[in-house]
Amino acid sequence: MGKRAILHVDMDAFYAAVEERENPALRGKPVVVGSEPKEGRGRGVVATANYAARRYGIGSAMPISEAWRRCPKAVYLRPRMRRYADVSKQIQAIFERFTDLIEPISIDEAFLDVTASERLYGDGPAIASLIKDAIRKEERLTASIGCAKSKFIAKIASDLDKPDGLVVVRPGDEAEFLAPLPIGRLWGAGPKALERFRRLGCTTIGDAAGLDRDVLVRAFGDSMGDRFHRLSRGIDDRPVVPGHVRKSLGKETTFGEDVSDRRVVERTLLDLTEQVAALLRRKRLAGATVTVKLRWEGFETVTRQRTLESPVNTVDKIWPVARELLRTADRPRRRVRLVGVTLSTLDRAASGQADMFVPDTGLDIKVAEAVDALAERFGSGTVTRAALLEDAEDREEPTERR
Ligand code: DCP
Ligand code: MG
Repeated sequence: MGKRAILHVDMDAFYAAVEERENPALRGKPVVVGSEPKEGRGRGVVATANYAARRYGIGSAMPISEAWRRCPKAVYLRPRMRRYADVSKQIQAIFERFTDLIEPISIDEAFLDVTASERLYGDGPAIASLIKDAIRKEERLTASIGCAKSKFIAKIASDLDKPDGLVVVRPGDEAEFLAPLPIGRLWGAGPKALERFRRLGCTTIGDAAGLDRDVLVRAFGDSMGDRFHRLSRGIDDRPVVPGHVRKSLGKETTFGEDVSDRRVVERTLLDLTEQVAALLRRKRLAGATVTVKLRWEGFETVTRQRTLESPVNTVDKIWPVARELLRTADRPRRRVRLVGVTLSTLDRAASGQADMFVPDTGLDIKVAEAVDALAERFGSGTVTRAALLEDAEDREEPTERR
């Protein structure tokens, strides 16, 4: 393992910063991007807040009603997912000038391995500065960057001096850098692990680094124990794996025989929608664009799509849209060969709370996750929500347009 130069780049207050740069009237004001606040009665959550709004204690995933209580005079905006996805692409293009080894983690965050670029552009910190400058000049946005020899350290470093930060951890300084940090910063340390660390008397990463490997293995098992042992000492060899943030997620079915019964088509599409919703949740993603694909006998194919205000990942949000798209696309007399549904304009989803941004969610994400768990054990379609199906089956006029 030679000496590596890894950068972790994370945009500052990303959605809010994009909104601010595009609307000068927002400058200097607290800005909250998220669901509709409805004067404090809204039921969704905050996607992000700019730093002016964070001074009121407002932050990602907080109920929007709480944000309103803290700062009713803030500017409240709905997310514009397509816009942010476009900006994300521009930033990715800046990274590509410096290296091919880019591992995007989310819409506003990526790891870069710039080891091989050092001869051309200077060392890691120099490249980090060049990237920050390019993002500032070309995109009028700021990024925070951590520079270290491993992903773990670079990721922590990028977060320590936000916004507009550049934190460099020199080779050899890793253990010293980590020692004072709270144990919760260790990757993989969830609430249960934290409780165990507390019982072992560890509150900082340095405390954990002081323990024998055996002690950690006894407390956490072979794999987690070993991992905590290594990470706490700053040892992390994981490579930067070039990849793409998933752009879309969809499922389609070709019928064994072309189908004329619209109830069968709708039932199939509902089933596919449930599978896609479950997959999104498993991957902790949500999508704002719903696309329905329909192929008739003879192979002629159409797609219809609609982009919602905010990303969704539950069947009760996706299905009404998918069904309407199907009904608008459909030509009643023709037999159907294939149906499919795809969600795109993806973003990461908040877990363990109501559907992100979306007010008045009927189906709590916890319920959805329980359904996922059942489906995983017994096969999908085990838990089909009766109300949705009834709606599909009770329609008397299969060609109805809405
Ligand atoms: N996001 C979201 N819901 C969350 C967390 C994030 O919708 N629970 C969205 C909005 C953010 C974007 O993802 O702008 C990036 O997430 P970050 O965690 O990087 O947060 P920010 O970039 O907004 O702020 P920071 O400056 O802390 O990175
Ligand atoms: Mg960010």
